[in-house]
Amino acid sequence: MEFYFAESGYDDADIVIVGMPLDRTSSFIPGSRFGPDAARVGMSNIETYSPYQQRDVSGLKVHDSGNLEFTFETQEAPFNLISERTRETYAAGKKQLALGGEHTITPAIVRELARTYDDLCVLQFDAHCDLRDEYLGEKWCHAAAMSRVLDFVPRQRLFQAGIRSFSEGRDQEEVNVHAFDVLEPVDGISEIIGSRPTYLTLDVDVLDPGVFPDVQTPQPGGCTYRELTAALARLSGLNVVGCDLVEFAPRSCLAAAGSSAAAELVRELTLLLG
Ligand SMILES: [Mn+2]
Repeated sequence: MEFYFAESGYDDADIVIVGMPLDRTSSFIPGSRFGPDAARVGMSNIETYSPYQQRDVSGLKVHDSGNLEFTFETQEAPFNLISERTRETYAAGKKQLALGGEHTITPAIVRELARTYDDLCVLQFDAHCDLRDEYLGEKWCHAAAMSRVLDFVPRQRLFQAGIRSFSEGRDQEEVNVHAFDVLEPVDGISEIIGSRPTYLTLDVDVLDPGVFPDVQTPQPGGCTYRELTAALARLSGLNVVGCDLVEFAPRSCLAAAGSSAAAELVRELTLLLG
């Protein structure tokens, strides 16, 4: 099964969707390894036209290249595979939309893109700031994902919105951290980023668990689906060079409501790359 709007062959495509079902360090509800395929299931329930961005995704050349198959002979092995695939995609002149899997896939992608784009900015929608230096003894852990991003991108180029779970009080004092809201801060963030290349990482737990319960670490107090899609639509002027959607953890392969929402969000992210 693949996203039905992803009809292009690899060579013709401008945008490549890659499932990265890494699901190893989850500290609460596991299951994000099923995220990419559950989003594909949900695709059959959604339209190609986005009423939020008022564009049709079927006008873009998109290829779905299936899921990466991870091996774990070393701790670095899955992250090296992610970086290698990202390098190949961008060397071929294409943009990547990665589907997690846990949030730990993001730094492995950013590590590669930071080599390609000098001035890369990272925009994160998330309930969690993910700025622990390590968690449960691991540095490459979902709760430390943005700390690892900061190994490759300076702090002033990481923008966080929707955050309501802080590992340290001082994280809230950073100018680029926007608590709770995603829609209100997005215009200001876009203005600061300007025309710089931007990587967008969407952790679906930014949504309120009442809206989207199928996540690894639900946090109450989140945004609505309308607020998130409106915020994404307002990013259409940004130079978005890559995206991911992470932490979707359907508890069964028949999580039909979450699958449909995830599939729509894949459409919204694809449009931002087009
Ligand atoms: Mn999160």
